[in-house]
Amino acid sequence: MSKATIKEILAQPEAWKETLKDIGREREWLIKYLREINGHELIFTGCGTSYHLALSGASIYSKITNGKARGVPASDILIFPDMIFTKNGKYLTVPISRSGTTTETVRVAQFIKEKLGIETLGISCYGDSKLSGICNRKLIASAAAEESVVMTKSFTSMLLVIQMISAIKSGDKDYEKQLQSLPEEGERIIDKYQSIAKEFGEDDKLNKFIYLGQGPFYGLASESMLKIKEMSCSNSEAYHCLEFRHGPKSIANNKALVTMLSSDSGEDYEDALLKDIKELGARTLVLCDKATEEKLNLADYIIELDSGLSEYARLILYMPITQLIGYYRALSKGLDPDSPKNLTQVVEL
Ligand code: F1P
Repeated sequence: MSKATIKEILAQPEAWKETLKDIGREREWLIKYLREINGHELIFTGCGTSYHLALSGASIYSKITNGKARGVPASDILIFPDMIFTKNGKYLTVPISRSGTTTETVRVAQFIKEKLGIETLGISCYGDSKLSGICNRKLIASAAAEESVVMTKSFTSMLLVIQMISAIKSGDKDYEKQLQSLPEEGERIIDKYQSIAKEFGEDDKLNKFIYLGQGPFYGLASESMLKIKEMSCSNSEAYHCLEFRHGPKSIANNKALVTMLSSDSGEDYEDALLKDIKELGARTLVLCDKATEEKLNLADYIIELDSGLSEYARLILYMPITQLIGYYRALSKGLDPDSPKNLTQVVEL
């Protein structure tokens, strides 16, 4: 077994440290470039994990810069471009791809640039990829390049690139300062919670994994769902927190682990939902920054990050935990996370 996946999950704080430095070195042209797109809507796009990244990235960019942004799957731009781009709209498209060779994402970048004449800023882990060669500009998280099939440190590092873009565009120095503390916080959290994540992964009384996240946390919930599915072929689903009541809760039972990636903005709603989920008999794992009295009474398990960071700064700190749950689930089922069933590192059509 190559063990690339576990090494890359545990190496995330180091990759974040390098990524912060790499993007910091692009600051000068980025400031001018981002000023030129004032008033443009940013369309973040990608496939699979990179689509989930686009969802959270768009939410972060909107909040931190007060600019318009959306996260859409590359396949929708390919098939339904008029759904995304209007004739007189002003856009910057941000194609995201670890490999920079995924067919839909590369085709979208070509189409947008050549047919629609829209500016493209590519985010990838490889500066010499097809995507990097097509986009007008590019930001490369080379420290997040991976051997593994499943994306882990590439997801969090490229999301950190978007957080840095947002900090630089807004000039929000406090937000950027918070980002600088992520590598150290990440080391602490991985050291503290790796064994608990292993316990969840190995709990054979569970056969269903549901991830809930609101706003910028929905992309993380979707990615957590995909990780455990890809690595361990488990039954997993992801929803916006409050969407869970509108039907999906029908599958909640004592073999389901419902993991809530808690926000600050939605705290009251999310706490009330925990109460409902508990009454359904499902087990609840709450990932939060501070374990309030309410949460301690309502959740079966709590993982407290205790980072002191804002909800838009601390997002990537949740991911090593849910990635590790998926990793250890795979091992407990006798599967090899480095050779996930039916998957390849890149999808080229
Ligand atoms: C996108 C992707 C991954 C998926 C698998 C195949 O890759 O779909 O999300 O987990 O590795 O490729 P990329 O466009 O980010 O390289």
